[in-house]
Amino acid sequence: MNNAKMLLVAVAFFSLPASQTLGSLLYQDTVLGQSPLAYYQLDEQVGTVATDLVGTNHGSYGSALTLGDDGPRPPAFGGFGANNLAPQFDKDDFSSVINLPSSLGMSSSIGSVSMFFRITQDELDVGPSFLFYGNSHPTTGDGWGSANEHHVHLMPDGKRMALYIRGTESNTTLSVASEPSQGSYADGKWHHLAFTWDRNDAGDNAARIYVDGNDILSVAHDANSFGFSSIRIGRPNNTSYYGNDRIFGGRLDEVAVFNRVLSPMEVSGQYSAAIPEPASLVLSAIGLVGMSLYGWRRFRAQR
Ligand SMILES: [Ca+2]
Ligand SMILES: [Ca+2]
Repeated sequence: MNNAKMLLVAVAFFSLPASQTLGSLLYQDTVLGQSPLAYYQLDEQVGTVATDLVGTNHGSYGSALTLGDDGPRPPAFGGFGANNLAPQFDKDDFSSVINLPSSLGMSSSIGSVSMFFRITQDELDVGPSFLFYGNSHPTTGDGWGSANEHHVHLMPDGKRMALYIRGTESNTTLSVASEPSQGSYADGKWHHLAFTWDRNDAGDNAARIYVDGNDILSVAHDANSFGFSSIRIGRPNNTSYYGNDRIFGGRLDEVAVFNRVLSPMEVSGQYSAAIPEPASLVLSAIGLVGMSLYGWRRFRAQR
């Protein structure tokens, strides 16, 4: 191949919008490659159906959500499309919730959840901001014990994230919290969140919370096992005791649920896919150009 042809191939490739062709599906492809039970991209702008990208376990939007707000997008999050959307929650409205179907078959025994969240200091509720909630009962349970409850919430200070698994049968409680060294998570920026649990893991790392790809806390899982009759994003089952003081008020996006434990590498892989380094995109592009040059040479050699 002469220099002119090489230049032509290179120019042709780099004329493609690399961040679009390589970047926009990176996060989606990475999550789907990890075999989730369901994956909710929450891109709907109207209606009540939160589409499950994997199967037919669609969720439903509460009437107080504002659909179609900005989700994590390039350039900060190059692994998403330029028009990625996400719902806005209202911390003072009980209908600010996404309900997921019990047909997912999730339980406190083993599983993982990953998502993105964005919240400001003003959007923090009086009580903990509930991001994920599972309960063996479909309607009772306010997020403070005396029930089979499993939830992850951000404390009112915006700094501590907690995973709470409480079972009534053995009355064991697992409660973890961590104060991030970098300060508040309620900084108006998108953060990646993942948490995993495995009751059959006898070790001290059986329940974990990850923020922005890093394992911020791990503890033993000593709560009992119960299935989730209700699964909610944004609040506990009811607010009879606490009023509307435990409702998430920011934005959430890209919720994926699993019936297995995501490894630390899989979690950091999700985060890396959301924020691909420009260098890695260029390297991918150079790799593709190299492959096409190799193919061209083989083609020429066979003639
Ligand atoms: Ca989205
Ligand atoms: Ca409230």
